[in-house]
Amino acid sequence: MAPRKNFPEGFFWGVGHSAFQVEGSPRDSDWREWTHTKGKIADGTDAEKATDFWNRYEEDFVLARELGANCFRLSIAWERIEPEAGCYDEEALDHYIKIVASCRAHGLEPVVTLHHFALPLWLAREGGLCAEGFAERFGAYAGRVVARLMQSPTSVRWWMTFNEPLVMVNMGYLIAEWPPGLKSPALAMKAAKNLVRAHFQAVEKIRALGGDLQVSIAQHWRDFQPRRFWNPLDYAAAAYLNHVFNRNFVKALMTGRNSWWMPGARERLEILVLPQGRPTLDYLGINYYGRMIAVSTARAPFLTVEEGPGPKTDLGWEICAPSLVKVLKDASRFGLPLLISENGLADAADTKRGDFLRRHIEAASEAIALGANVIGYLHWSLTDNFEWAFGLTPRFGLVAYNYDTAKRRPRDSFNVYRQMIEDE
Ligand code: IFM
Repeated sequence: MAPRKNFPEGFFWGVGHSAFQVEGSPRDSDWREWTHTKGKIADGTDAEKATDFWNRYEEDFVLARELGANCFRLSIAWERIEPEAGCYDEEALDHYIKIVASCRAHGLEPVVTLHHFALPLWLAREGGLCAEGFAERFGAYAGRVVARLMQSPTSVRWWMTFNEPLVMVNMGYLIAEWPPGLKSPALAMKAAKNLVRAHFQAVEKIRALGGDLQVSIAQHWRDFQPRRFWNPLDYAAAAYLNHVFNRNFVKALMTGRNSWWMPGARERLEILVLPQGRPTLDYLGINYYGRMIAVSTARAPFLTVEEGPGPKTDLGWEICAPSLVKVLKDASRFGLPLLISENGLADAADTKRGDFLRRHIEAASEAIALGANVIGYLHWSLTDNFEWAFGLTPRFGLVAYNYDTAKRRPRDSFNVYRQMIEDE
């Protein structure tokens, strides 16, 4: 391993979370409806209370500051801002202004995601990601929010349009474990294409506002490796997944070439005009959770993925820090600054998180030594939160959250991360 200390001046050390997972008191969204549909959430819980971040944000910013963090990633709940089509809730916007101002007041640079999985229910009813006009609606919402949050004293500079767009497509339109719960390659490809269009609409609106704003997405990026090194079909499966899951979305945002293909479905190439003649990403957020082993199969869809053989998190996901070096090197080929916008694990006993942090931060350092322009590391997550179809059971927090007493308690790994930040 390369020695640490490669981290440049001004490196972002931080944590992240998303609105639906922590805020509590959710408004009507596809995810709220999903959590209240019997059998959809593994442990039968919901996000009605979550960690009550909506009211207790200050407590979390104090904790993040104690950690030594200088950056905090959070998201805006679209369903709060636009509870009905075209009707904006100014009070909700004002509340986010307060949250972001408090974040800044605690010395934390806010990184704000405009959409992190949940959709307003009215939009889900119109067809969600596949709705006619989805892109324009998202563009209008994004322009509105960014215009407001640019105002002093909030002045958010770092934005993300979408979190993990292809995870949403995969889970919602192929695996059917998330809303809208479909298994349709044709709709999956349509949704992916629409998400690219929506990002373009948003960037156009955001760039028209002027100012030195930095816009990106948070891309879930896996290291796909062939299972049988002697099998060319496993190689092809890994290469295809690397193309379609990791690179194609980012490539479309960089070039405007928006085309999607998977066995059984195709969305024709369209060429989108780059707003202000520039690629639509100013930096790239990388959410890294591990590698996946790709295996070719004889029957459609002709490939499958499985976990590698290494140690596992509470959710059975393999822990694999060396692949982070590879992912960062690979993502560097787009020539953008890279922000590790998520990296973490479910570990209720907190026996693995400290070592996980050390190894992944060392991997980031090694990637920097090899030339990757990494500008920050944001651990997922500060507190335990609602983990989508798994519910409240998985514990991703550096800080344990007691859902009965609403108490936050830093775990030992909180101190490991704090020490690592202090040592840099
Ligand atoms: O909790 C999620 C987050 O919302 C998106 N990225 C992965 C995390 C862990 O599964």
